[in-house]
Formats: sequence, structure tokens, C-alpha cells
Amino acid sequence: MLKKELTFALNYALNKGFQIHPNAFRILENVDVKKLEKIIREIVREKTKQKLFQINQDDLETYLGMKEDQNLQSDYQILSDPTLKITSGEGVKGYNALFSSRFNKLKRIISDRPESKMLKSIASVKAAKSEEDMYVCGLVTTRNIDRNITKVVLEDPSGIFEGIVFDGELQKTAAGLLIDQFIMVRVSMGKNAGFIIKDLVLPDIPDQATNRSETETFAVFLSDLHIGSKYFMEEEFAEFIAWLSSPDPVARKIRFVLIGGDVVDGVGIYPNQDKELICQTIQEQLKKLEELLDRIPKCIKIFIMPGNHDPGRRALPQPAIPKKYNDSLWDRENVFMVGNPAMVSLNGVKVLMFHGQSIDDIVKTTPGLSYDNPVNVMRHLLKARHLSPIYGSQTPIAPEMEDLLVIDEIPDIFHVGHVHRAQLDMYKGILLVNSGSWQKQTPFQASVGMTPNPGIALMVNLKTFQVFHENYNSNLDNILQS
Ligand code: D5M
Ligand code: FE
Ligand code: ZN
Repeated sequence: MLKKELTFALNYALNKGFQIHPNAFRILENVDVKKLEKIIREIVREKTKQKLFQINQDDLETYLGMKEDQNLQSDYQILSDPTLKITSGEGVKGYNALFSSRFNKLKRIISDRPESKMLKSIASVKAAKSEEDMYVCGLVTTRNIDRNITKVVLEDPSGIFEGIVFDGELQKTAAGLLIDQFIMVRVSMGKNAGFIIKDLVLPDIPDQATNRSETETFAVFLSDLHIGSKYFMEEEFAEFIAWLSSPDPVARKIRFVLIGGDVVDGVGIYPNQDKELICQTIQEQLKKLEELLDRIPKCIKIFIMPGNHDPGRRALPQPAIPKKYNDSLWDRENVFMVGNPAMVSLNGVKVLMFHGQSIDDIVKTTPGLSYDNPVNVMRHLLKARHLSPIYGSQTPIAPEMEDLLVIDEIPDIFHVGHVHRAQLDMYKGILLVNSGSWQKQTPFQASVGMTPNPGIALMVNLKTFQVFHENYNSNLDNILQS
């Protein structure tokens, strides 16, 4: 049934002898009802003057400012993508290469710090027996809290270092250390020949100027659609996609859509998954994705990254979703398939996209972190300058020759998903975006007490970094905490 305001507006035009083209009608259906009457009156007045008695799509697009703004920049560059770099070294040799790459890359990153001039190898510090403070660095292998003492064990290529933290404040930092992350420590010899850790230095993000777009182009951040799942909010997602073509002033400035993984629910990802699927094959799921994405205006560039539910390979880094599952998506001129993690530049703004599998391992082992505040975990990753430090837990990591999960290049926006909680924050000038999900709470999530806030689209003005959102979840009022 037509809304009464729309019927009124149509009758007004018809009574003045006008015809309305079906395309124009489609646009009118999406216009804010409060503005309908004014729009129609003005178009009728103008066209009557011109003695043209049909209202077509062009009239409305011109009137509503829906015509593509040609001055709005939409330059992109894929700055890094693991897809073509993936080699997969084999066996123990591969892991040695991976960890030595991690150590060397992070040592280079920390070498910008003044203290690093005093860095010595673990073997030489152990041999020195010096009275002075010394610096060593390495990957954390143990972090044990026992009463009021924290023991930290580090490893570098020369050996293993064990030190004790006594200081109260420093113990808090030590409690937040992630296993296998890189750190630098200031140490001195204790009375009984053990080492005392006097300072812990993380690679972290330096104070820095961040990049901005010259024009007010907007980007949308999405993830975890889980297409194919019974719980995928197809209607709400389709409504959001339709909004992208609406006359809304923000929608008119969107030129980028980023999808941070779990685009489909996949097949055989967890036991008895088939009972929770409405599309039983990957091909069918990706076909549905294609149909939905095809409704997005072609001036919008779409970047698709895989997550743990998508096909390709499970271990990080993941290659882009292979072409064999849906080559027409690959062939779209406005669609770019990238691996996980990837760095893309949007009008010069560098966005680091990472699905976020490692959050599960970090939340489990780090006091004070939870699924409700994924941005806090994201801050930990930036401080560690690594996307998935913990090795050997739930997140599978492949034995690559180069550790592609080190955060070499500092992003302007850090885009993560996976935990199904939309949330925003800032850290050292970097905008942190967790893009939530478009899947309702699953029985599994309910059983472990995970409360997602699905159906929210987060959007960023790439010139000002102002953030907007569209909420398609009728159950959520107060949705964003930051
Ligand atoms: O994961 C969405 C969230 O739910 C993510 O934080 C992991 C958690 N999750 C989902 N399934 C499991 C199982 N089987 N064990 C532990 N944690 C789980 P998604 O990647 O969307 O499935
Ligand atoms: Fe997910
Ligand atoms: Zn996931």
C-alpha cells in the first residue's frame, strides 16, 4: 500500500496533467515523506513553465542532488595484500623462519626509540654480569603471575632470558603482555644473580600525523554478513543497500564499501552447521552476495576480505576468496578481492583491514579484556604492532617465510570485525572501527553469553573522520558505546 503522503503527491501531479515515469516513482518511494509535497510542487511548477508534462528520473535526481558529484574523489590503491605473497614454508623450518622474521621486523620498528641504541643480545647480557642497567628484546614465551611477582621469559636468536617484575605499576603492564609478542626490557642484576625487569617497552605507535582525504568522500565499514546462515539479516541488509541509492546526503557521498570478512557463513565450519544454513553451498552463498552487491551504485568501490567462515584457507594470512567460487564477482569493475590482512588507501587514507580471529585468543588470556569492548583488544594489537601474536592457540597461523601479520606500516583507520560488536574509538590518531555484523545472535553465541549488536552500518567521512551510522536493528536503541 502506498504511503498517504506519496498518494497525495502523485495525485497532485496527476491533477496538473503530469505523467510520472516508473523510475521517478521508485525514487519518490524512498524520499522522506515530509519533503514529498514540497518536491512535487516545485518540480511541477518548473516543468509547467517549460511545458514538459512528464516527471522523470533525471528531474528528481537533479532536484535531490542525487547526480553523482564528479568532484568527489574516489582514488584507491591496494597497498598490501598477502594473496600473492603466500608461500607456506613447511614444518619446523617454516616456523623458525616465521619467528625470526617477526623478531627482525619488530626490532627494526623499535630501533626508532632512543633506548634501542643500548640493546644487547640476551647471550651477551647474561655473560656481562654488569652493575648497570641493560636493554634486551625478544618474543615473550612466558608470563607468570605468582603472588606479588611476575616472571617474564623472553627469547631472541642468541638465547633465553628470564626476569622478574616487582614494581606494582609495571606488573599491570606485564599482565597485559601477549604470549609471542615482541618487547624490549630494561634490566639489572638482582642480589642473587637473577635479573630484575625495571621497564617494559612495547613497539607501539609513535605520535604521528595522519592522512586525510581532500574531499568529503565517505566509506562504509561492514563485516560478518554470514550470508547463507539462517541468522543472516537479509531484509535489513537489503534495506541498507537500498539506502545507498537514496537521496540521503551521506549516502550520496559514499564511494567506498569495505567488507572485513565472514561475508558468507561457509560450509563445514562448525559441527552440524548445515542445520543452521539456508544456502548449503559456498557457490550459492556467494551468488547471493553478488546479487546484493549488484544493487550498489557502480560509482562505489567494494573491497572484500575473507574471514574464518570464507573459503580459501583457514590459516592466517588468508588469500583473497578464490576466483573459482564466483568468478563474476572477481570480474566486476567496482569489486576488489583482497586477502586478510590487507592495507588499502582510500583517497590517501590508509585503512588496515583485518578480520580479527586473534581477538578470541587475546580475550581468553588477558585480564581486563572482553568481547564487549573489541576496541580495547585492537589497541593491544597496535601496541604490539602485530595482528595475531599468540601462536598455537585457536587462531591458525601458517609457517610463512615472512611474518605478514606484523603491523609494519601505520594505518589511519584500523578496521576489524569477527566479534559481532560494532564499536568505535581512537588511538594515537588512528580511528578504530569494529564493524559489527549482519547476523542475529546464534544459538552458540547465546550459549556462551555473547551479545552481538548486529544491523549497524558504520560510515566515516574520510576528510574529517566524523563518524555516522545507520541502524537497521529495531531491537537496538542505544547501540554504540565508545
Ligand atoms: O565468530 C563470532 C564470535 O563468536 C567470535 O568472537 C568467536 C565466537 N565463536 C563462534 N564460534 C565459536 C566456537 N565454536 N568456539 C569459540 N568461539 C566461537 P564467527 O567467526 O563469526 O563464527
Ligand atoms: Fe563472524
Ligand atoms: Zn569471524
